[in-house]
Parts: sequence; C-alpha cells; structure tokens
Amino acid sequence: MSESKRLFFAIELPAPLQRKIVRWRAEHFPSEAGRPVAAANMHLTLAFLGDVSAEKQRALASMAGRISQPGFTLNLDDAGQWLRSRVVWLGTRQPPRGVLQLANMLRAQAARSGCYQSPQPFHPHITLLRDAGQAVAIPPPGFHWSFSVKEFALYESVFAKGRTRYTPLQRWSLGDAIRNSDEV
Ligand code: 2AM
Repeated sequence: MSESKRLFFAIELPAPLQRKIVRWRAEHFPSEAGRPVAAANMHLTLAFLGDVSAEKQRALASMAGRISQPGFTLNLDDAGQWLRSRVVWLGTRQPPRGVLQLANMLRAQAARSGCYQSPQPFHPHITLLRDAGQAVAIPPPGFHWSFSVKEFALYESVFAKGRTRYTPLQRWSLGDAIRNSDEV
C-alpha cells in the first residue's frame, strides 16, 4: 500500500510580494496577535484535498492538467480576521471570475474523487497569522498589491520538527490573461 500525502491546490505568491506582506504584517500586528505564517509558506488555497493516496494524486493531477482557462490578476486589497478559525488573512474585495472558476473546477474534481469539500463558500484568502483567537485591529487596507496569476500548483503539506512546510509538487500554466476593459 502506498503512503498518502496531505495535498492541496493553490496559487503561489511571488517572493518579492511575500516579503512585502511580511514587512506590512510586522508593522501592523503586535507579536501577541498570532503565529505568523512563514513568508515561503504564504499561498492562496484553491482546493484542500486532505490525505491522498499516490493513485488518487495521479488522477487529480491528470484532471487538473485538463483545465483550460485564461490567467487573471489578483488585487490584494482586503484583510480580515476569522475568529472561529483563528486566522488573520489578506484577500480581495472583488475576486476576479478566473479565481472563482479555477477553484470551482478544482473543488468539483476533488469532490468527484472523494476528497471532502467544505460546504462553506470559497473565500479566496492568504493566511497571515494563525492562532489569532483574540480580536485584533485590522489596519485599513492602505496597501494595494496586485499580481498576475499565470499558473497554479499542487502542494504538499509536511509537518516535521515542529514546523509545517508547504512544497509545490507540480505546476500547471493558465492561458494568456484576458485584459479587462478598464486596464491599460
Ligand atoms: P487556511 O490557510 O485558511 O487555514 C493547507 O492547510 C491549506 O489548505 C491552508 O491554506 C488551509 O487554509 C487550507 N485548508 C482548507 N481546508 C482545510 C482543512 N480542512 N484542513 C487543513 N487545511 C485546510
């Protein structure tokens, strides 16, 4: 029997953006607000898969490879806290259709493969702090970071020596982004 891996599909953040976010977080949140997610671990989850066998991983990867849709731009212009899951996050006020379409497709494929999918609506976010159980002041989004998403990845979550590390295992390209009429 092959070993299973804890997997999820996600969007990677460019390293310079990860560094900017870390700087902003350090400036705006006290250390007692929560446990900071390491810069290299920052990502935007599209579909959580849970513990997956090698066989199921192959099937999920093959389905992901058949997804054909254009890339899109994500504007990180929102931040908030979910007390129930004890996280502080960064997100987007108006998720582009592309991110919703991609997540819906991956979540539907995952569900068809028997990976439990939460019935909660998909809220694209990047977790910044964990164990944030006390309400913290969320700074007004004076930031405006945007980045263009040209690919997505299958990640493995590994817990070792007291730390969780997320490692991209495989990546797929999205097609050429369709320009919004208000973009120049
Ligand atoms: P979170 O950041 O909001 O906690 C890897 O754990 C990624 O999958 C995280 O981004 C996590 O979201 C997301 N995820 C979604 N559902 C999950 C679940 N049931 N258990 C663990 N992680 C989950």
